[in-house]
Amino acid sequence: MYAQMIKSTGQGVKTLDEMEPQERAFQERIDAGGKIEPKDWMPEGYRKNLIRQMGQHAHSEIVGQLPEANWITRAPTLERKAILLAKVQDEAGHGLYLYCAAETLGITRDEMTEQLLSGKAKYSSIFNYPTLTWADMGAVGWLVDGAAIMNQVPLQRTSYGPYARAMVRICKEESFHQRQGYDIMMKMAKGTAAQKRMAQDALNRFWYPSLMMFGPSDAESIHSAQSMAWKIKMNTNDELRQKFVDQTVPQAEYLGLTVPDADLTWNEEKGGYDFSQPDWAEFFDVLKGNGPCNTERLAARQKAWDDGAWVRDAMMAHAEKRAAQKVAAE
Ligand code: BYC
Repeated sequence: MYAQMIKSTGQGVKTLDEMEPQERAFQERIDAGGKIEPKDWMPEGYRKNLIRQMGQHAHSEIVGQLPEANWITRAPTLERKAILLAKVQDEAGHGLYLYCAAETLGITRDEMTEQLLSGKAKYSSIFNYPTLTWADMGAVGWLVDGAAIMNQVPLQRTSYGPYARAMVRICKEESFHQRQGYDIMMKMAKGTAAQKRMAQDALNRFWYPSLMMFGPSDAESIHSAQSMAWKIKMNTNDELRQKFVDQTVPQAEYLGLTVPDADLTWNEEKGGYDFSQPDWAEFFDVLKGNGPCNTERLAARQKAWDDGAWVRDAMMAHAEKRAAQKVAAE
């Protein structure tokens, strides 16, 4: 594990003076804003940490289809159904770009899938919460995609070229997702009293899980210091959480909805809101597999993997046949 390979300097990150020449040159390239490409030399810890984060990111996109897929057949109009379908397809695409980008680091998609299904690799905690009403489609787009964009826009500048480039298209699509979610919330919040209650209920249930998406507090974040030194990560968890709250509270006010936090107050001095932290015990429990939908989500992915075995086998057999034909023709 890379964390054991780097000397502890308080933050656990090596200084330039402590590095061997090759590693120092690598770090200086990153410090100067250069990109690392698949065939370049990289420290083993950098490679492993990127695989971990990109794998988790890809899995989140794939598992993230499930709570929304739940509503495709029940969307209230044909137009809403088409929009939701397109959004869920985008998430599948994001997962695929990210798996491809991670494969450039020397891991296969099958290996990453195995890590997901065995519980070794994580996916975002948010997708272990159920989507109970149509308003949840609004809350997921507005808050979950909103939190994702907050995290992912800076990742367009991440040091690993294939990851940074994948993020450019992903962010454009996420921006559409966030707006479609907010549009649903506007319709609900400005609709009948019952629709407004549904919108408020969705905000109540998704607010704190959305704050958890940014990860544990900086004090508890084990990867931040090294990931930020390597520009695998551009901001700390708490920085992004604060930016998200500052951006989202006025949007809730515009909807006429109330953020479920009695202690939410504008802090003039810091130029941002003071807000209550999520229940971190709940967060770590969800990560351990004990959230409301963990078992269901993994079972759905396992079933998709098992059901798709014949397709993978057929494609492999076809590829082998084509390769053999090519050799025979030469
Ligand atoms: N959920 O040291 P830390 C989307 C884990 S999907 C689960 O701070 P790091 C979308 C963390 O992995 C959005 N686990 O970690 C899709 C680590 O455990 P491991 C997904 C979490 O990596 C469909 C441990 O806790 N976005 O957009 O520095 C529909 C310690 O944390 C979570 C990405 O994945 C969590 N919330 O920071 C709609 C973006 N938080 O790995 C939307 C890329 C932390 O040592 N990822 N953990 O076992 C990142 O930016 C970072 O990985 C994180 C965590 C900010 C998430």
